[in-house]
Amino acid sequence: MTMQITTESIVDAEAGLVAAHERDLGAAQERLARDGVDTDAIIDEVSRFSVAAPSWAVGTGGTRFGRFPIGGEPRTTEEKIDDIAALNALTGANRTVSLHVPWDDPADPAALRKHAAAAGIAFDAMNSNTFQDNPATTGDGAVSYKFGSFANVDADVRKRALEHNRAVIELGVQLGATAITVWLADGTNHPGQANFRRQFERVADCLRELHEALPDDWEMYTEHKPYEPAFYSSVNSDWGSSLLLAQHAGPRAKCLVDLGHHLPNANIEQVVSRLAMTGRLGGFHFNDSKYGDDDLTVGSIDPYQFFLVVLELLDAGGGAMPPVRYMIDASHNLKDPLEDLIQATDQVQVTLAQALLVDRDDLADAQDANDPARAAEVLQAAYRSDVRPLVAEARRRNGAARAPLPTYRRLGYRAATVAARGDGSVATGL
Ligand code: LRH
Ligand code: MN
Repeated sequence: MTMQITTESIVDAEAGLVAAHERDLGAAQERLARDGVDTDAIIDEVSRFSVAAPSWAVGTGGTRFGRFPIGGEPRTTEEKIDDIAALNALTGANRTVSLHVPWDDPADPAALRKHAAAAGIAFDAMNSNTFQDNPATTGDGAVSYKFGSFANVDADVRKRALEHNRAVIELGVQLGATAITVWLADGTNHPGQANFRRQFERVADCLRELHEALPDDWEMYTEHKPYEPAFYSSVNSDWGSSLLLAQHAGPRAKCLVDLGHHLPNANIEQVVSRLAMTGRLGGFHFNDSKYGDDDLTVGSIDPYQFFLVVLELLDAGGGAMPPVRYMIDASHNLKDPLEDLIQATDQVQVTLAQALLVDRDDLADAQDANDPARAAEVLQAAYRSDVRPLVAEARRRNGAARAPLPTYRRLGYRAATVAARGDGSVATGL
């Protein structure tokens, strides 16, 4: 059994932080109250918020150039859930896990569901995988996804890919999940390799067929990506393609925005605004990137862009985060995966608190007055405000840690997993 992190162990570990926290919190509440800010409303919205943890990112990820395991990595989906429960204990904001099949292929779904419930973790959107040939998804090698899955010219391959996605839904139903994310690697590497229109129509028809297989309370998400592993064209390459696919599939098909799936300098916050406007914004994969789909820690490269994305979400939600799916999708090559997920979640919480500070009426006035300088002042006043005491308080009120990363280290969770699982254990995933 993996070591458990509890509110009691956190309170003990953070005994020395209480006085400073209360001083900083008091100062922040006083400073913000002078500007008419309701800090309790912000603390409540932050403590209400949760972002799913990806099961495929609790191990060290790799690149084609190498992978450097950290030791103590989860060997089973149960152990992945133990690690996500430890993460949630520290952040109070990772209450669900997003599984990826067949990287997660539980022999006994009912037992897994029971294990997760005991750890206080529920199942978020499931992820299918037709971007790798795996006996579980190719009918023991009867087909290959080398030339695509839903886009494949071979009807047998498309049929297999549909069967795999239906199997992922069936597993999700047993686990209590109510959504599936479909990211397709389908595309081409060479000009002329495929007919763009016929490829797109094959994918669109398969997604419509999958939509018909959705249980009544389920949604499906199409996730766009401009390139990788296809390096000339991807079938679902951008938000427009994703929207067309979702609209063709059916009413419960929506678009998932992975922040790393945009070409350099794309205005992602405007993409969010567009999709929200159509009612087809289904969810997010939060991460950050400098060049391509780097899957780096949320807000670690361009925190202001992330702030503007969250601001668009509050605009779509009338001042609160709209009820779409929020997930982290990252890959950890150098850091302890749990430390990276702690920092990612903290960044989401801090950015949400900053965005909630924006005086949206003031901003609208400046916009209607064509006063860009004033608009910038409104945004910067919020972005430059130190909200960390409010976020720490939101976590404390959830029974979690004020300072999750130092507390994670103080509690020695990684050392305990290495002792329990060995320093050579490697998790399934990216
Ligand atoms: C593709 C992607 C997708 C997942 C995979 C792990 O780049 O973002 O969401 O299936 O990463
Ligand atoms: Mn993703």
